[in-house]
Amino acid sequence: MSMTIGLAGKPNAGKSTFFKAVTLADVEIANYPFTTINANHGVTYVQAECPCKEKEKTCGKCVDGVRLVPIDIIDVAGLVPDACKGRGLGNTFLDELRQAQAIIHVVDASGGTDAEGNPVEIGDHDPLEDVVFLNREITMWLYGILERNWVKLSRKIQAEGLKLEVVISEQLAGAGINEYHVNAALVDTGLVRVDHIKWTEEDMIQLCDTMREISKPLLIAANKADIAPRDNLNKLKELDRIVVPTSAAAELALKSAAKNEIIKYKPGNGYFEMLTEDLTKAQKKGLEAIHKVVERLGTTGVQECINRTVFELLDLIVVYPVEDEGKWSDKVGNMLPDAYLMKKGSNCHDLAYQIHTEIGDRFLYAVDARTRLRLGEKHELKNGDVIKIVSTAK
Ligand SMILES: Nc1nc2c(ncn2[C@@H]2O[C@H](COP(=O)(O)OP(=O)(O)OP(=O)(O)O)[C@@H](O)[C@H]2O)c(=O)[nH]1
Ligand SMILES: [Mg+2]
Repeated sequence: MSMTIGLAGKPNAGKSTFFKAVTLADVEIANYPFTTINANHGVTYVQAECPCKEKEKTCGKCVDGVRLVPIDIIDVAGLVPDACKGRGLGNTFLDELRQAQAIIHVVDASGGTDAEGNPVEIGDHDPLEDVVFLNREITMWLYGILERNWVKLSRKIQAEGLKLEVVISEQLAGAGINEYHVNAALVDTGLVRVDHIKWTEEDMIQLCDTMREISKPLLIAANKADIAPRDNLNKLKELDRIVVPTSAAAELALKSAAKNEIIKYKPGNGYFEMLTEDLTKAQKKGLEAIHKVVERLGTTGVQECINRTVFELLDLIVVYPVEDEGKWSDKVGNMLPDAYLMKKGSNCHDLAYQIHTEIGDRFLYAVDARTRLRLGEKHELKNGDVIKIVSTAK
């Protein structure tokens, strides 16, 4: 399963800084709105516990028992109010987001930028407004697509006896919405019990809002936490979703220093180790400041955002397919060669299909490499499972 996280938010919130920190791609960062115009695509890593800890031999792919599993991430242009009607860079942003299964909303928690991303005094802007506005923009973008052909579509549903969820999901397929999302939203909103001919504009916006929640779960990175008033962070934390205070700038500085072998730093850790005393005054001062920030926040929060998006928001698990259930390796002795992200609830047969369609088609049974027990196709996988799939010969 290929997984994509989208970084979204108003201009100047720190999306590109976050992106650069987690991918180390060389992208433009600046203190003014619309620095990013074309979306940046990159690869980042979610951290999973590596099963090799249980063996005498280490796999050679993890760092101190932490396995890095690649996922895609996109950094899109900043979104301003009424983007869904074409303001700012408008719909290009939203069109990029459709590939994302989840969104990290990078909020400027410092309140130091206005709704359009222009610098203001720290604390002048209320970041809660940004949270409401981003959700609203995405909802209205969906509504815009649905409403465009609605009169024609709703007639067609009636005349041809088509299924409502099929027609709506076809219309919104480009936005990453499927029949399951539509159905769940119809039930949640109660609109399943109202004749679609009688739906009001409000009903449809409500439906789109619910489809957004279901199809694009969102985590909030309360960014610029290093300079944010405590009140702002507390207010954001009270929201009914996952909110992680972050300092993308601190994470980027730590990653860069680690790359230049000035420090040893493992993303997600609340500490780093100096590797050299040979520093310029500015470097020393910079690292001291970051040390204080990390000490206060616990960690920079950036890696936590990625991990929690994958494991909490999207409810994924990591499964390790192997061919040799004794050595936990592929045929040539490569230990734990792959780590797959799968939806919680996936079974052995799903894993076989993820490895290869043919292996799925010729599935016989699976073996739990830990217990050596045989598992049937319907057996549900657990996070961290090491599994061998046995299939019939071609
Ligand atoms: N203090 C502080 N500043 C930050 C942090 N993250 C980003 N910034 C600064 O915020 C400004 C904007 O950062 P960008 O990463 O370019 O923001 P963006 O959201 O990509 O902006 P657009 O591309 O214009 O939409 C830059 O001056 C960054 O250095 C942070 O965690 N703390
Ligand atoms: Mg940017």
